[in-house]
Amino acid sequence: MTSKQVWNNARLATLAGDQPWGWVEQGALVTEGEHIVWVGEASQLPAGLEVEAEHDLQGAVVTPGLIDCHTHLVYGGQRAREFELRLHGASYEEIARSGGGIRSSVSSTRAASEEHLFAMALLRAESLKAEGVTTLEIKSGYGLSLEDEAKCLRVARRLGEEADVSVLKTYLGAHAVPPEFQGRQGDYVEAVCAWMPELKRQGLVDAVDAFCEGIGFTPAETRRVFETARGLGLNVKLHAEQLSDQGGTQLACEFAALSCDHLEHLSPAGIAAMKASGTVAVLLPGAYYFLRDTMLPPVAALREAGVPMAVSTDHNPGTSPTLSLLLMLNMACTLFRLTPEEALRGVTVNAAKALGLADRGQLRAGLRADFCVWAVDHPNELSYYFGRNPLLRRVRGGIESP
Ligand code: DI6
Ligand code: FE
Repeated sequence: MTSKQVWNNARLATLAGDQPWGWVEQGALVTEGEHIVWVGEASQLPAGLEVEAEHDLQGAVVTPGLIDCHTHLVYGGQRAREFELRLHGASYEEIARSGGGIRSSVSSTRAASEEHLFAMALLRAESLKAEGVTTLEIKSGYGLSLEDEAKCLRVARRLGEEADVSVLKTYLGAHAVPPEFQGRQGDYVEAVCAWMPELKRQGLVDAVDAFCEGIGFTPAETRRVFETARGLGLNVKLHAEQLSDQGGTQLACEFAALSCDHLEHLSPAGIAAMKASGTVAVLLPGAYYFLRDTMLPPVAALREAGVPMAVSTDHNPGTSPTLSLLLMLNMACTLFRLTPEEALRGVTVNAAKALGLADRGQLRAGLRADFCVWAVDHPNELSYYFGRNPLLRRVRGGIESP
């Protein structure tokens, strides 16, 4: 008995090879178990293939499964009241400095049970999955104590085990200074580092992130966190140059960061550092939009330098409460001037790279059988519509979602 399946009569955006979109007009895929074992022109399908099932996709467009590579999906409460305050003129920084912002989500997250956090995060994950997300990164950073960071990372891990989505867990202890460390930021950074081996030992950390910013952590404090992470063999990534240019990108690239994220204030020196270290630029148009930012990330210069660009929701309660990665494709084009092909690469092949994953993000033999079937004529429509979901079928690890 074979567990092979053929997915035939497909128009493939493989995002592999040199063709625009990695396009195959009359294509087919063969999967076996969790993996793709063959991709190509349907006319070239190996003769005498024995398959368990054959799926006729009726000419629909197939892309790799979408990857949301930067989210803060696990938290208690919401911050609609701060949205109102900002509409009355308060700035995000003012709200943060007066004890609201991230710290308000920290109180609600600490107060919430693990079960409740799981239920809320599951609802959010279902929205992302409904648009074709098959892999999701989730950061901690609303617990800010060993116990509460572990609680949030366990919720993330459980989603990966139970919710039919692959989850990568990122430790973002250096997100904000919790009240019990008020005025002792250096001590808090030491605590964040001290908790890291234990969280890693419990299998709760795939990578380490920090918020390097005027209202966050300094480059020197970020360095301390990254030295600890690298000492434990963990990869790093950074919230860098979102509200100001702190030079965090150059620092992160010294540590061969997988990605630097936001980057509205990125300098030419930062771009050069990213190019040299092969670091992915993760663009987050939802946060730019929701904060009504006016400083655009230097997309033309990143493109010119050949720095890979990813796109993500940055789903979080303060600056990007969106649960639509497809809307981010549209915004990456309208606001940041990515091409629709760059935007799609940003939520597939480059998003995989931003997570250090070499086993997904394209339709290629040997990779995971994570893919989406869409009711569109061309993949550029995925960036063109906003507020429409053309997903027909979602397959993860060779298994179609119900
Ligand atoms: N940058 C962001 O956009 C989020 N965290 C960060 O470091 C915002 C988090 C929040 O406001 O709750
Ligand atoms: Fe973020």
